[in-house]
Amino acid sequence: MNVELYERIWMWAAGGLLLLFLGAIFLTAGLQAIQPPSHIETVDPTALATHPEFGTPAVKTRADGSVVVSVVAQMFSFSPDPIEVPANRPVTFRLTSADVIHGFEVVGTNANAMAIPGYVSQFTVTFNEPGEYLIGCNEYCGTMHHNMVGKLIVKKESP
Ligand SMILES: [Cu+2]
Repeated sequence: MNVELYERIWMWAAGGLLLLFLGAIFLTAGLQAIQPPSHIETVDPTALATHPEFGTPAVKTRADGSVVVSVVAQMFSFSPDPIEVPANRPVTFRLTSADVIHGFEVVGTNANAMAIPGYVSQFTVTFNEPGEYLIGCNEYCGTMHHNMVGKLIVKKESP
């Protein structure tokens, strides 16, 4: 079988790109442990009410001064609401959902994650600007999705 030279070049180039991209995925997954941010810690979405952490979602301060916020998203609100955190301190959000997939976006910041039933999504962010922020659900979750908002209050710390 005779394959034209140009065709052969394109075939090898396409094959090479495939190997390059696949190689990059396996390399970063293996060496740098890069993986999807959730799907690691699981939680029973039907038993959230009695869960030690998500049964009473709240803002907690650790001994080292960092802050952990446990959030349960549920049609069509976030709990706790409002969420009050200090400025200039790392805040770790731990999100889960009691029903369907919700979004959790602190508008105007890069804090943005999905709340997925059965899983805990976790990220850490430091807010430098005190003030009130809007939290919006950015995954369509039902008829009242457009009303699913919360409030984040970043408080200036007294010295
Ligand atoms: Cu929604």
